[in-house]
Amino acid sequence: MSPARMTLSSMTLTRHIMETQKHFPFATGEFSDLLNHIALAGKIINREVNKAGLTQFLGLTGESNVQGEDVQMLDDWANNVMIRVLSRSQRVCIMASEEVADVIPVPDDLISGRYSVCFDPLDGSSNIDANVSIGTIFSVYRRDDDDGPGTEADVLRPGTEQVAAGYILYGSSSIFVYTAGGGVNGFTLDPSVGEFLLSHPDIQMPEQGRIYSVNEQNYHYWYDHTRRYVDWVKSIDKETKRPYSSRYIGSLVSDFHRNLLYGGIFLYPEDKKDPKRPHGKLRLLYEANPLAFIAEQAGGAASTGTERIMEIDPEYLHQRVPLIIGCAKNVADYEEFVAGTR
Ligand code: AHM
Ligand code: MG
Repeated sequence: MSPARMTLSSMTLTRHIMETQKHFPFATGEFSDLLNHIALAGKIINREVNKAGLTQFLGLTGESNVQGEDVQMLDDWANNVMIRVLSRSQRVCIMASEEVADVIPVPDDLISGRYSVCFDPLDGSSNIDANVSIGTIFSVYRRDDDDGPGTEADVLRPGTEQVAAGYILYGSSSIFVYTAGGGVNGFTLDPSVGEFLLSHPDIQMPEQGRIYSVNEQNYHYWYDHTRRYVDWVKSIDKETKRPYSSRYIGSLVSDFHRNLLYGGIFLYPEDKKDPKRPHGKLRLLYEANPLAFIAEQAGGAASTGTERIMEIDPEYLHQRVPLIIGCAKNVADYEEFVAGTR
């Protein structure tokens, strides 16, 4: 029986990862073990996110991260959990985090592995204090050889080389969504047994959705093609007699997850707001690539407007890219506005 057909209670994430791995040519058990470590970090972060209001864990640390953004206490803590768990997994040679300026090596006294992992430990963290859903996003690459310590080159790779990607969304219930290149599956955390259980097998995005998610406060800073596209989705459609619905949480992982399940498009395009960040806000390695891999595996697409996200050759760790992601037809529509054919 295919893993996707099993009932909710009998298929744990751990077992699903093991079953799925059987189909990989390079299966050694190390890859499953790595994903299980990521799930463990997710459970630890979930526990703390759930009681953040009780433990005085809310608020800012008073410091800014490499992106110049305020660091939330929980952000910082989640970052350390990811580093600690992955460093001790014996499966990782190098890490890169949205919260850390340089790559993060595995300490010399710990055993290193053949995978490199990029992560955003707590995406959407500016919403923490308001109990809005936030999440951990991750992207996994595999080295061809396992000689020597990992280097920056092991993470500066195009998204097409990812071997797995996913996120853990800490919400009204917490869910682990991942792909290892054979479709997308979602596992809801059952807190009573502490296991992620298969709840969303083989997630497929519809060809086209009717939700658009974008921060419209940026309208005046957008390029003309983005304005025209957003004006268009807000106009009355001849067939449905309705405009698209607008939904914007301001937490990428939550906005993406909703659109993954219901269909739609998320946009954080380039704009003229801040000359220091002409390519929008979101980061290629920690946000765009992993979600692009999931979107494509679910039948959707991810683009800058002119280029497939996963084909971008990263130049530096904290590179930002315009991100247009969602159902294939919606993303193609936007690209036509950029190309000027509409
Ligand atoms: P973060 O990784 O520091 O949390 O920043 C990324 C977040 C995304 O989750 C979200 O889509 C975006 O920033 C919202 O930005 P804005 O407030 O400009 O709409
Ligand atoms: Mg983020």
